[in-house]
Amino acid sequence: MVEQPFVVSEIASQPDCWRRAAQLCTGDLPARTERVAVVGCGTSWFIAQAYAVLREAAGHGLTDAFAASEFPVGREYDRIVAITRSGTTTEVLDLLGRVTAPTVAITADPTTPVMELAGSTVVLDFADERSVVQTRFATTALALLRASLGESLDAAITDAERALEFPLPQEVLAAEQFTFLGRGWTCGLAQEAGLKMREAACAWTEAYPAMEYRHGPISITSPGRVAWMLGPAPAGLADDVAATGGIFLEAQGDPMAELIKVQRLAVALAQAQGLDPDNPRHLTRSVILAEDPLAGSSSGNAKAAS
Ligand code: F1P
Repeated sequence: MVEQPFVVSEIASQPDCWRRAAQLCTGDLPARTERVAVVGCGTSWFIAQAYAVLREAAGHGLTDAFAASEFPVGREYDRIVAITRSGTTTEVLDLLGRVTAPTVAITADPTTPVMELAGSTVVLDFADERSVVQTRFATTALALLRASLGESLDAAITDAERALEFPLPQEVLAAEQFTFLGRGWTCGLAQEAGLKMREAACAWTEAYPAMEYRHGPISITSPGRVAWMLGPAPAGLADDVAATGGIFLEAQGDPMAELIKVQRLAVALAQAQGLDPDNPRHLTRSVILAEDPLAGSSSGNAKAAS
């Protein structure tokens, strides 16, 4: 029997992970009205972006998202939320060590330095992953955060189960380029979809807010290329893509479930090329820099697997 990469079972376990996340006690997460910054790197940054939009839209208060390396030190927040699966990412740890606001970290590994550096932690160890490529930790963290805003995840979980069975269209499996689009919180998901395809399948992907697509990125779309809306499409977008001859896809159901289809596509494309989707080239489980990341030197950034 051919062994499947870890990411296959990790993708498949997302409905169960979201169910567990929805039941967790989230007392350490931001309270209503707090001014909040959410930080992370890579996938975790894109999840931060999605949560920031959702929290503000739910009326819970100002919420900004930053790549941990670009946090505007000096700007005042009531709480900083750090998302890091590994608990070892240098830029995140460095930031937690420098800020004075109360901090809470969402992590998968309770044995890592983030446990000491963050004021409090939420541990999603059941969603940790053996694959370098993040799938279930990212969506489970977002499920937790959505639940903390009072959202029911029942429909999302049902949609996720469907997404796991969805037959990926042949024309999409054969496409040469993918542009992912979002609006509001799904802009972060579109970025994550693009990153997943780059990491696992070395695919040519781009990602934009949907209304920005007509402002240039549409020029890339053509027959055999995909424009994929992670949420409901703005009026006229499907027609505009059709006019290019490109393939248009629009989320059916919950956008987090739509992301599952992209995760599955990334694995399928990786395997079709003989790539190992668990171990993308040049990528480790976390980025651990040997030098002070703020020292200004871009050379000699030693990366190590944690
Ligand atoms: C963040 C991250 C991942 C990326 C790769 C390297 O890790 O940038 O998004 O896919 O695995 O690390 P973390 O801080 O969430 O552990």
